[in-house]
Amino acid sequence: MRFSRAIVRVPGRSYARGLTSSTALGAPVLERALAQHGAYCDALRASGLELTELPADEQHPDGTFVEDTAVVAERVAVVTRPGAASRAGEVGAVAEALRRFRPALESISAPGTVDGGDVCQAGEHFLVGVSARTNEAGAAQLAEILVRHGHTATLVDIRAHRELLHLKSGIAWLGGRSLTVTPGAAALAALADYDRIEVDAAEEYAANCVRVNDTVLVAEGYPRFEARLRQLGYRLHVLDMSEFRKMDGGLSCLSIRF
Ligand code: CIR
Repeated sequence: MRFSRAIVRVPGRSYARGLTSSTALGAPVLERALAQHGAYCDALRASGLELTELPADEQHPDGTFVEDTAVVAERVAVVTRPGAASRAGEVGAVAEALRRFRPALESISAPGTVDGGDVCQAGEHFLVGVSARTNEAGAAQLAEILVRHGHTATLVDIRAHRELLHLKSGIAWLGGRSLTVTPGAAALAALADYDRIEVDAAEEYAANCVRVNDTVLVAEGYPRFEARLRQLGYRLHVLDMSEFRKMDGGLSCLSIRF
């Protein structure tokens, strides 16, 4: 799976007012978040991607987590209907930007909700998480759209896994049959057929990494995971994600890659 483009959106001044479950990490510092976002964009460019950079959206503090607003596959692009009410208005600007590249956009409709963070593409197959954000109706709609366009999809219920905001908080596809998994995600029956690279309990955040062409973007500060991927032969680009982690965001959330 080769990517040539990505859509990103820089965090705005309202960033610290976004949703988060984190209490221990403190409030994010915007200047640092901007620097980290800049380094993230540079990493995508270094992997060969051309970026569409949306302006900050002050009305939507979580707007920088663009991944949740669209699912883009080779033959179909779907605008989501985010599960958090405060994020509903994020989709418009992303849909407009996507339409330049994918004029025929599909969309999720009420009562369905889908956050892109729940959707893990593994080659032609999609794993679609049913979570506190993506409901069963939304997951079923998305699966129907993907199947209609020649993909396959499996629903993965993670509602019992309260530690996972989204499916991709706990897994990432690294190509072939390889998935990173947190200890909790490792137990999901839907993932049993994959070669699972299990992240240590102390390094769970690291599971949300992103394969971009020949490189895997990984979060800084997770030495055992990093050593394991290097040992498996992956080329890594390590990024400081501290200010996004404070808002429950990870590497995949910051871009829509296609
Ligand atoms: C939220 O709670 O919606 C944001 N603060 C974080 C979203 C992270 N997105 C993702 O994992 N795909």
